[in-house]
Amino acid sequence: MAATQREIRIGLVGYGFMGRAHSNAYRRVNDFFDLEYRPVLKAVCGRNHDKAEAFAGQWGYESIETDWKTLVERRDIDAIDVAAPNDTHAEISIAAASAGKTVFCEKPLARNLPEAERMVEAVERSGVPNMVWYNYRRVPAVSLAKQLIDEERLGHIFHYRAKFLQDWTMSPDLPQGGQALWRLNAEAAGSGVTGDLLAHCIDTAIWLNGRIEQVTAMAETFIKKRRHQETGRIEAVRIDDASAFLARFENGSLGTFEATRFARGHKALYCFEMNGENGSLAWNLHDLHRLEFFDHRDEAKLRGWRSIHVTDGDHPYMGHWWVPGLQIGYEHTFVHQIADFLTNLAAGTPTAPTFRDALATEYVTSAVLSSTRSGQWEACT
Ligand code: SOE
Repeated sequence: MAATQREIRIGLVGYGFMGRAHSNAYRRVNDFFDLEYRPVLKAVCGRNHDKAEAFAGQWGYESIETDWKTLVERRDIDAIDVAAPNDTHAEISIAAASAGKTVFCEKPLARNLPEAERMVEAVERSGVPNMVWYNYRRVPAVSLAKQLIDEERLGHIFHYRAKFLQDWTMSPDLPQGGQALWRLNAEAAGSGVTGDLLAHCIDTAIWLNGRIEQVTAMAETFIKKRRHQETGRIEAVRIDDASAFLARFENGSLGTFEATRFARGHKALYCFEMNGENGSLAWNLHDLHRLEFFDHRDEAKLRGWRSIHVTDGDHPYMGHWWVPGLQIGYEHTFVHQIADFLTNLAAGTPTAPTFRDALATEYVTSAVLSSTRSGQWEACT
């Protein structure tokens, strides 16, 4: 335990699924990581007073706000965490940065490229620490994949393939809009699976395999009209239910990406695989503690895919948890991200993905959406 701990006082905006994931991370991080900084849960902000109060009681926030502008102005808050729907990300992050606060933003950074560019400009102009919650980088098995790639164990890379499959919007009776279903509403979400799911695949891909130069894409909205929860009217659906693209990476490798909410039977099957001249690796979220690795340089008669159970003390992050062999899960990825942030904050260094890092993903999602309209290859610039 660090001798005297410094506080970072958190103001969280949003009390949904991600508000819970982030709050859990703030509460647990100092129990498992020896850090100079300690998050203090100062205030949670949401439009509904009763819900904000219930959330504050559940997660241990000292106070509540119902107007994010008041939260951003509070002098007893150091960091604003934007865990509300995508249509709030730009306005709140820009105001928070202008007020000199550290800014954390849930993915995707923004609904569209112009918003994302303005957000990057705001945090860089203010010089405030900033970070986007692309949590899957910090699954220990995914971090191990990054180590193996950096050690050049795969050699020259030829292929990257990723998919993120779900099935929760298949019913035509499911409405769009409102608190739980804003992801189906283009005004709130920006796009459908492109911004929600492909963005995860793209963030990991760029991290592991470098810049994506160009893409050609297709998308479909299978259910064209849904009742809007707020207006009560049947309205056109303007988000993509499924989206897939081919990509060319700067390193010369080829990528294939697919995301859908119409893959019956799959709840959150995020998988990726990479193939290089000397080896391959593969990972999937339903078996998140395993990394599959094939090393062509192994002795021929023993050569084969090995399934690494990423639970040993010398695996990324695992030395902070239990004993070798015991697994951790989804919520720990957020704990790891804030632990890295607090470590880097003490050292005065940024934590990836910063807003600028996440802008690279926005260039790709934007090019994907453009290509679905143009039918052409689009540059990710
Ligand atoms: C959508 O169902 C969702 O919750 C995404 O919004 C998250 O980013 C992803 O991690 C899991 O699926």
